[in-house]
Formats: sequence, structure tokens, C-alpha cells
Amino acid sequence: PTILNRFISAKVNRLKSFAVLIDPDKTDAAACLQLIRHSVENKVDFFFVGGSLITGNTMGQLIKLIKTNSSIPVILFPGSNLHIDMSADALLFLSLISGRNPELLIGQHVIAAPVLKKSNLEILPTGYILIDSGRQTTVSYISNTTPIPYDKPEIAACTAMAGEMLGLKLIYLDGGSGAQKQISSRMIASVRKSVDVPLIVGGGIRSAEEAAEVMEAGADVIVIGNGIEKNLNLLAEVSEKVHNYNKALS
Ligand code: 1GP
Repeated sequence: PTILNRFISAKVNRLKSFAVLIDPDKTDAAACLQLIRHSVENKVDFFFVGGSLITGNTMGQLIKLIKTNSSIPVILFPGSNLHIDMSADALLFLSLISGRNPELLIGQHVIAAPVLKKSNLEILPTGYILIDSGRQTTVSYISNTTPIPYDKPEIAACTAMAGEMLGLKLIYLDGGSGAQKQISSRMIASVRKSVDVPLIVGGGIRSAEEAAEVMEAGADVIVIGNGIEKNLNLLAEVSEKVHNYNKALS
């Protein structure tokens, strides 16, 4: 099945998935190999690779390392059209619908489209919604957009609804990497009940308990980057939560 179908069928069956975000700037080959091994052992569902600002030139090598050591799908999470790598499996084709910066709503997409059309990457049309997480994150600075206020779930819900009506296939609610706090359960629940498409949630999740809250509030896919960079044990702890949740359903 395609990756999009994996997202959809998990959502329909109320199963949760776990994505590990790897920022190519923040890892060296040895650390990355360790992370890949832990991810395989703990049955991580997806790797997201990318970031809003990438300063090095190691993304290709990183994806190659993942590909030679695991069969976990690699999904690009690009900050711009410079962050496209053909060796990945899929690309979150992000439209930053919480913002009013036309470049990130459609501009970069027009430039990337002919290249993507010829590629083997699976394109995942994604409504990307940034939420204010208590402090300015790299993504809000670089994207030059105002995130949705933390305590305005109705704005997030209406934004997600509009994204779905525009035909976007996934919604990604993000507090931004290194967010001070995770997105509130109230907001996640409100978005969840407003749309049918799979819901990805990330930003600032630093414990298995926080991951469980996000999952229980209605996220279909949980994304963790920073928390695992700082504490590799979190990977196994979150995986266990996700798998126990899924087991309890069956
Ligand atoms: C950021 O959602 C991701 O775009 C993950 O955030 O690095 O804070 O886990 P963290």
C-alpha cells in the first residue's frame, strides 16, 4: 500500500502511529545509526527527515544510512524546495495554511512541482498548521508567519476544515521543533472532530505521558524529534505506549 493509504487505514482502524523526526543538522552518522537501530527494534512507523533550516549537506547520506539499515519509510519534511531528496519514499507537500505567506501556501510548490512530477516520491498533500508554543521557534521565524494562538482551538479547527475542503489529505498540527509545551488536548480534540483526514501532531513532546495525552486527544500520528535527541530512551517508552494503545483496541 502507498504511504498515504497506510495513514488512512490506520486512522480508520483507530490505530496510532509513531514518527521519529531526524534533523540532518543535529546528528552524526554514529548517533544516527544508533537511532535507526532503536527505531527498528521498537517498530517505529515512519522517519520524518527535515527541518525549517538545514545548514549542512548531509541529508542524502542520512537517508542512505536509513535505507541500508531499515525498511522504515522515509518521509521528507521540507522547510523549502531545497530540501527535496529523491532517495526518500515520500514528501509532505506542506501548505502552511495557518500562515498568510503566499510563498509557503503555493509559491514554493509551483517551483518544486515539475521536479516532483518526474520523481518517484509519493506526494502527500498536507495542511500544515503552526501553533504558538510559548516561544518563537525556528519555523515561525523562518516561515515569516504568525502561528495560531495556543488557546484558540476554534481557529485551528476552522483552518483544518478549510484545508480538508481544499483537498489536502493530511493535517499536521505543529508547535514547532523544541516547542515549550505540546499542543493542548483541547485543540487536538477540536481539530480531530472537525476533519476526517489523518491528523499528525508534533512539537515539544518530551515524555511518554505527554505522547499518550496527544494520542488520547485524537492525534493519529505522533512526531518526536528533540525529545529523542536529548534522551534516546524516550523512543522505546513512547513506542510502548503506542503499541499498548493499539493492542488494547484489538
Ligand atoms: C517539529 O513536530 C516536530 O516540527 C517535532 O518537534 O522536535 O519538538 O519533538 P520536536
